[in-house]
Amino acid sequence: MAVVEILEFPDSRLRTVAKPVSKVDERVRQIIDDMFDTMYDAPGIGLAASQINVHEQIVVIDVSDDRSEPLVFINPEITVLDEETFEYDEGCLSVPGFYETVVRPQHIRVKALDRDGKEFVMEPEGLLAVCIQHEKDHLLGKLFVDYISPLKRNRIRGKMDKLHKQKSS
Ligand code: GNR
Ligand code: NI
Repeated sequence: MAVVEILEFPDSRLRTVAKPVSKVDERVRQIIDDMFDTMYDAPGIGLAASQINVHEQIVVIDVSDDRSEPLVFINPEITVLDEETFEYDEGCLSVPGFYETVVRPQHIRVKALDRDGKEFVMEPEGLLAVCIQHEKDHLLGKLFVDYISPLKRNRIRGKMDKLHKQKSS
């Protein structure tokens, strides 16, 4: 069990673009195990490797009520299936305590590798579809606060800066 530190906005390392995983081996599975430990401990419904300062395309998610349905997405590719959108009040473990409405495509197809390196395709719905897009954004160096107004984002940045100063003093 290894719960690791989650980077917090506005840490510039969260802006790093993650590289694809070339081989799903024991090293990658160790990262995945640490990610699940960290996500369940937080607790959160998803975590991207970027958030623990590992800049490889690895995502873990569990949107089930009883935390019993772990999902792994390595090198996830998303295609948008139609124009329909979905609004959700999003939060992020890297921006703790803040929630804002984000509009995203509702119908997507996801192609990825599982923890055995086997390719799978799924068409997620609802919260799972939201979460996968939120995590894919992390891998691209993007955060949900990038979708809100600069005024709101700067306010959140100010509050996070203050919080981090209090922690370090
Ligand atoms: O735990 C999380 N909850 C959440 C709620 C609404 C939309 C997205 C999320 S993901 C977030 C965990 C996280 O920060 N993943 O990157
Ligand atoms: Ni997040």
